[in-house]
Amino acid sequence: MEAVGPQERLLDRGATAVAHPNIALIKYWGKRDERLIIPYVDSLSMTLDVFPTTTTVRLSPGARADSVSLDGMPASGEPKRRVIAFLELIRELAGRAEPAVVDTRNTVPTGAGLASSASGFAALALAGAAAYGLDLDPTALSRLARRGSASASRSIFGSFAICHAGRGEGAAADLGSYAEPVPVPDFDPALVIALVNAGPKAVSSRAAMRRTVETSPLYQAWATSSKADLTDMRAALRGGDLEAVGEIAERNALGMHATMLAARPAVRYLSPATLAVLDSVLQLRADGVPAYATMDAGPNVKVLCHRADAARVAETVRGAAPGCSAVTARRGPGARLRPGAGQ
Ligand code: 2P0
Repeated sequence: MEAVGPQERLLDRGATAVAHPNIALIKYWGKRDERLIIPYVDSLSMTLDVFPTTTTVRLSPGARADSVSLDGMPASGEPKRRVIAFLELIRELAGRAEPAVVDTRNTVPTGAGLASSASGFAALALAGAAAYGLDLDPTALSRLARRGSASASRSIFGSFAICHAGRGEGAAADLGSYAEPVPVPDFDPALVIALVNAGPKAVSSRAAMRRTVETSPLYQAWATSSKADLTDMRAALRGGDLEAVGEIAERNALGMHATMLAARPAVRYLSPATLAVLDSVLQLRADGVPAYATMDAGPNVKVLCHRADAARVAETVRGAAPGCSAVTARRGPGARLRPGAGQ
């Protein structure tokens, strides 16, 4: 057998990772450091078992530049820029210089408006770190994923995770801002995702949160109340109390949207279809079904409920707005390397 030189070994070096999106029950909205992506507030989420992202990073020592494809098409513009900036960060940490070929596949339905940056940067952090030979523990991996997208720090972990906003400035803030699991083994609800028909979002979440922090008179009040929401949420999760978890999540999300509505100019992600779904959730509660809504930077609604009620909740939200479809998720796994693939 012919000896394999270091160059050939590098040519073969690659890794594939799979990560799932997460939905925040206590929201992250607003950065206190835009370069390091340090949130103003702690956030807490549930990682889902649907819509995984699969990303392969393969080193390409002979190439002149990185090459990035998203769902089989060459990436361009802002998505490509963000992936390359993230690779630069990994290379800096690893003390390496070779360009990479990145292939990312999302399974979120097209136009669903569900954030794929959480699963995307969690998968890229894990595959990229492995490909460049960075040996990171889950905390360091979560910290790294945060530099891609703060919500990605939470998708490193399965089930429930909290992302700490950290304290201080610069390196201290960077060190203190990462996610970790919130163990609640007996709490296993359903999250019904109501996909309302909508075009691409008018304002990116990044631009929207910047505008909110800079111009909304309600932002500081929400950030303060979010601290209390988090304390209450942790207690509700510990008690496995779906009604309390749902109430806190719903008020936290509505508060976040209120801060955006008060921004100048206003950022409004909630559409008439969103409000119709919210009305149907209220009606479910009036009919004795515990169901609670949360919304992110888009018009879709995620409804938290008992697993036994999920079919009824899905049927109700489907009927609430024309063209509304529903996907039922449960808590899902953390990011993981796919053994063998891409190696
Ligand atoms: C969250 N969202 O906690 C919040 C709630 C949307 C609303 O995290 O700028 O893509 O990349 O850190 O993580 C969406 O924003 O923003 C988000 P960046 P990200 O899930």
